[in-house]
Amino acid sequence: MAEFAGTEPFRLIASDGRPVGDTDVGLAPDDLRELLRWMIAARRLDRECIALQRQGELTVYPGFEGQEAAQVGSAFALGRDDFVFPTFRELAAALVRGVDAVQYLWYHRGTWHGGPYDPRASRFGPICVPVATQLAHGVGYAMGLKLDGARACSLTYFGEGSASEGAFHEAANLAGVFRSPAILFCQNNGWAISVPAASQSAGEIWRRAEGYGFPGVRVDGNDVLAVYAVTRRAIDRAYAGEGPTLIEAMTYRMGDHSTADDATRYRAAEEVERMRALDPIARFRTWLESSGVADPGFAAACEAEAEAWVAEVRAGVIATPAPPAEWCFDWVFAEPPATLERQRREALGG
Ligand SMILES: Cc1ncc(C[n+]2csc(CCOP(=O)(O)OP(=O)(O)O)c2C)c(N)n1
Ligand SMILES: [Mg+2]
Repeated sequence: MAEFAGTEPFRLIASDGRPVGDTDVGLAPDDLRELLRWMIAARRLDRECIALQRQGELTVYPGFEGQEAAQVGSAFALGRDDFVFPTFRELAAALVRGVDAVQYLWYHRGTWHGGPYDPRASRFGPICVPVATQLAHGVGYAMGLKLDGARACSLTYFGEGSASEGAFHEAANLAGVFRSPAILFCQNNGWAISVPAASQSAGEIWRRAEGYGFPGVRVDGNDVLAVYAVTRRAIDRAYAGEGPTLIEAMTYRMGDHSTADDATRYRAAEEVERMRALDPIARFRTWLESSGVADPGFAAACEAEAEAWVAEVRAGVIATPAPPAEWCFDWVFAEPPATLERQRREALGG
C-alpha cells in the first residue's frame, strides 16, 4: 500500500527504517546524529507547548508533531546566509536556525507580535499567520539576493491548504519569470484545519511547478534524510543561478490544527493511527542504529537532554512578564485617531 496518495515521493529510508536509496547525502556521522537530536528536542518542546497552553501560559499554539523531519531536514540543509520565511507552524525549523525558544514563544504568549528575535541574526522571519502571504516575501527577498549578487537563497514554508490561495500562484509565477533563487517548501500535512488535502487541490502540488517554468519535486516529508537531500539540491540550484524549486513534502499533522481545534470532530481515528506508523523519528532512529551511526544510548541521551532543556524553556516562558498595557496603542498610527486616544485614556487613565 502506498504510504501517501498519488505519486510516490522521493525516499531514502522506508517507514520501517530500512534504506531504500543512497543514504550517503554528504552528511558526516555527527551531522546525522544531530538531525535526530533536533527532532527529539523539537517534539519534546512541541508537547510542552501544548501543555503550557492548557495551563494558561500560552494563548494558542499550533503543534507540529509528525512534521519534525520535514522541518528539521529542510532547515538543516540551509546555509547561514539563506533566509527562511515561515508560517505559524515552523518552531522546529526555527530551533535549527538558532532562534531562542522562549523568545519565539512570546508570540504565542501574546507578549509580542511575530517574536522578538532578530530575524536578521537568525535569518528566520517573523511568524506569519495570513496564509500564503509570506510566499511573495520569500520570492521577492530572493530576487533582492540575486540583484546583490549574493550566494544565498530564501526558503518559504507553506501548507498544502495555502497553495489554494491566489498568493501562491502569484509568487510562483514571479519566482519563475525572474528566476528567483527561492525555494517554495510545501508541507503537505494532509489537512487545512478541517479540510482534507483532496478537497483543496484536484492535482498534485509539486506538479504545478512545471507550469511556472521550474522544477518541482515530491519528497517523503517523514524521511529526514530525503528532505535534507532534496532541499540541498534546490539550494545548490539556487546558488548556481538556476532559479526556484518547488518542494512538496508529504507528511502528516498528528495533532489538532491548534490548541483551539478538536480534530476528532472531523478526522477518523483510523487515519491517525495509520499515519503514526510513518513516524519520522522512529524511522530515522532505527536507521541510525542499524547502520551503526548511533547506539541506542544516543537517543536516550537526546531525550534526557531535551527534558532538561524544555524545563528551562518552560521556566523562561512563565517568567516572561506581561508587556506594558500602553503597547496595545503604540506603533500603528503616526497620528492616532481620536477614537484610539479615547480608548487609551479609558484603559490607562490620565
Ligand atoms: C488569509 C487567511 N485565510 C484564512 C486563515 C485561517 N487559517 C489559518 S490556518 C488555515 C489552514 C492552513 O492550512 P495549510 O496551509 O494546509 O497549513 P497547516 O495549518 O496545515 O500547517 C486557515 C484557513 C488565515 N490564517 N489566513
Ligand atoms: Mg496543511
